[in-house]
Parts: sequence; structure tokens; C-alpha cells
Amino acid sequence: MGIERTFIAIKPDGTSKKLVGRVIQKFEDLDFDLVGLKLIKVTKELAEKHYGEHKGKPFFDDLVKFITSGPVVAMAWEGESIIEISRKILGSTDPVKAAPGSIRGDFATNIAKNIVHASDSPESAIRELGIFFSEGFVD
Ligand code: FUP
Repeated sequence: MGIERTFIAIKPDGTSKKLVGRVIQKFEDLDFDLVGLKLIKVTKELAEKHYGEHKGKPFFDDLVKFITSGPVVAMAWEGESIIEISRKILGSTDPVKAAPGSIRGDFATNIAKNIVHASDSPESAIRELGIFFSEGFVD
């Protein structure tokens, strides 16, 4: 807990549905600090590294295809307990279970296209920020 840094990404369905502003607004509303941001095209190599824990699962190939299919907004955010809170802002992975008011609850209907990603633990945050941002990207 305390002040944490985490990795948040707006996936290709989020950018194509013009949800970038609304996603960022949710984090700003909670007074979290945006400390890194870039619009990227995720390469196959980067996608396979990021989703490494899912390698071998039936949805892995589609997951990689999807995340490489269009622009992604990669962000680093900072704030108190942001890792747990950001998971609540996103809602459950499966939009069927995501609460109304969460990003997935309000804007997604399909588990494979669920708009946003957020690191699920301090270890994942360090790993994922290391994949998408070079050291010293801020300050
Ligand atoms: P999350 O941390 O909420 O993004 O969820 P996971 O790490 O469990 O899953 C990563 C991504 O894999 C999800 F965003 C969508 C995709 N996925 C599927 O397509 N099917 C599944 O059954 C589970 C996950």
C-alpha cells in the first residue's frame, strides 16, 4: 500500500471507441498522477512478453492479435493504493461480471475486448512498466 505506481493501457477497442478521455478522467477524478503516457502500436514480441503468463491458454493467440491490431495508450499512473483501486475502476475481466459504473461494466460486452488493462499486483506493475517504459521515463 502507500504511494504506488502502476501500468494502465487503453486497448485498441478503447482507442477506436474514442474512450481515451473518459478512461483518463476516471483516474484524474481520484486525484491520481499521470507520470507517463504514449500512444503505441504494440508489436507481436511486446504483446507476447506482456501476456507471457497466458502463453499456452486457448485465448492466447487471439489476445496477441487483438492487442497488436491498433493503437494502444500506454500509461504510468501514481497514487495511494492505486493498484487495487485501478482494478475496481476497470471492473471484472469479464464484462458480464463487471459492475455498472466500472469501465468494463459501462463500455464492454466481450471478455476478449474489454477496453483497458491494469496491473494486478505490485510485482506485475514493476514488470509491465519495465516492458513498456524505459528506466527514468519520468522526472
Ligand atoms: P485482467 O488482468 O483483468 O486483464 O485479466 P487477465 O490477466 O486474466 O486476462 C488478460 C486478458 O486476456 C483479458 F483482458 C482478456 C483476455 N482473456 C480472454 O480473452 N479470455 C479469457 O477467458 C480470459 C482472459
